[in-house]
Amino acid sequence: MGKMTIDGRLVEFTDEKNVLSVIRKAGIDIPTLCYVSELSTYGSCRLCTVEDERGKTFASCSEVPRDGMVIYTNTPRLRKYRKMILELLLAAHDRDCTTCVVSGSCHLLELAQRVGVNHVRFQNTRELQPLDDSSPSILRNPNKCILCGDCVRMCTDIQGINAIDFAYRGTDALVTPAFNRKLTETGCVGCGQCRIVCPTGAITVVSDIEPVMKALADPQTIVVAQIAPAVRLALGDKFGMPKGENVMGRIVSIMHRMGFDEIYDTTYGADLTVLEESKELLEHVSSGKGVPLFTSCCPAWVQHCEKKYPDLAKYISTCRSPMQMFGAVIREYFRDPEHNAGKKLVNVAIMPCTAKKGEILRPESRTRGIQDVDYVITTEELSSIIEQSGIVFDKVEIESADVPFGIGSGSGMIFGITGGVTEAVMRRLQRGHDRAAMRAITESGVRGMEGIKKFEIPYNGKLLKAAVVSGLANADIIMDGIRSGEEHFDFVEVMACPGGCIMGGGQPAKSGPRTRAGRIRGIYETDINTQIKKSDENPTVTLLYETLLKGHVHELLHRNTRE
Ligand code: HC1
Ligand code: SF4
Repeated sequence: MGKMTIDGRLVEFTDEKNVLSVIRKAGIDIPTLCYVSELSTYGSCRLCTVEDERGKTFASCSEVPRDGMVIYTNTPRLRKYRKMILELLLAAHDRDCTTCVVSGSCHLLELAQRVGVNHVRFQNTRELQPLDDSSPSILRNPNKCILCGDCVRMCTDIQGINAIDFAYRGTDALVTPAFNRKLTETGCVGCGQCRIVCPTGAITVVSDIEPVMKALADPQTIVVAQIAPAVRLALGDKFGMPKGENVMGRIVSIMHRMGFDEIYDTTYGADLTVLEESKELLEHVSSGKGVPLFTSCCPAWVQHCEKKYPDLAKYISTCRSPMQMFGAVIREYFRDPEHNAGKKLVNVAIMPCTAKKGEILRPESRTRGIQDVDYVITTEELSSIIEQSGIVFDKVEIESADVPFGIGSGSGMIFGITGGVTEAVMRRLQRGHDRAAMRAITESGVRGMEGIKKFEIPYNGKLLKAAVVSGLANADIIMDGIRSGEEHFDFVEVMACPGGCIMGGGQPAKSGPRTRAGRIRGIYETDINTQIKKSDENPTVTLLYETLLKGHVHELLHRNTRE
């Protein structure tokens, strides 16, 4: 513990890792562009520069707090300096701000306005770069890049992918895949975490809004949507609701008004996954393969495993993800003329995830040769559709999702958080649902935000070994251990985004620790308020096995193409 003087006031510090954190703790919102607390410190933007009592300036993000320091954060010199930095960044930036997709949320623009940049004195001499639109998930526009390096550190430190890096020097410097390749020619898995930290419009979500709007306007088309668990806890961020508030009722109501014919809940699809995956886990364990069964819900993880661990990819569960299981079930249901009234079906999934846009295009995401889900719309895109519609978010009456696929269990809901899939499987394997047993599951080690959790699942007098991982760099640690034989598990859950889908790459950006805490609370509170806790106790799901799924379980719920 120590004390420093910031702008004339004494401030105590304890374990803050840098002077910037102490300044923020003192209630001063000093501007930064390249500082993201979860990533390594890069110190490139210099916006957080402060001055000491001798007039020495330094970047506060890169300075360790020392007892007795005297700091000034808002001197005329610093204000001039920050303005100049922002002016130079704007000068080297494609400034078609009026039509930029992140116009209303651009951090660069917000800071420029905050420090009072009202004109840019310098010319942009950078050569225009082509867009990289090779990925179905994210779009890179190098002309809007300000070289803060946040995306590079996210892709390297947290995801361990290294798909993008700095190239060239001086005014030619660029963030790009090696040898100027396209994203799809790298190890990129479309997780969208780079987009979450990008402060400008240099990395954005590929938009599928237009074809969905077109389908909504066509009277000969039935437009059906499923809504993923994590979407409902994040969309409210865009409309000023408290962090993590569950806004499912408003989403359903607004989407009905926009013309979606039926709106279902992906938690129903997650319940199907729990039933199938639990069964597969028991078969997998009794077959004594000696390698774990890996979860298959997260498409970024599946891609990563296929690219980096092809020898282990055959142990990924054959279960389709909840989105895909449900997409196939919805398509099958609407094949019946009684349900389709002679109209064409457009099957939409509202997801917190950018990688899901790639998942629907994979060969195994088709049934009888037809793509199951037509479009994935991210939470971020849904917020723009709502804004375009003019419907006032907090003025609508809430509505519930439609039958017969609108009821999911609490187990389906917790899929949206790291550990949720495993916890749902543990509930399934548990006979009955007495309170003590359910509490023992929550306290088993399956919950929490650690990137790697290892624990045991009691089953039938045996202990199954499980690992829950989020963040692909953490997945690499576990995979290397499994490959070398140092680690043994029966079940491994991997979610690519740190914290799971609640922090997905398609969620509203600017999501720091406070946002994450709100979404964690929101997901577990929704589970608490859901009467059906276990997937096997969802009567609408068990009924499906006796009707539409009869004789079609493998065809609709499992991958049919991968070995
Ligand atoms: Fe997810 Fe899943 S939890 S992958 O995070 O298994 O995207 O929310 O919909 O499919 O249910 C995402 C969320 C989502 C699937 C489920
Ligand atoms: Fe890296 Fe994910 Fe961005 Fe691809 S989408 S560049 S893997 S952070």
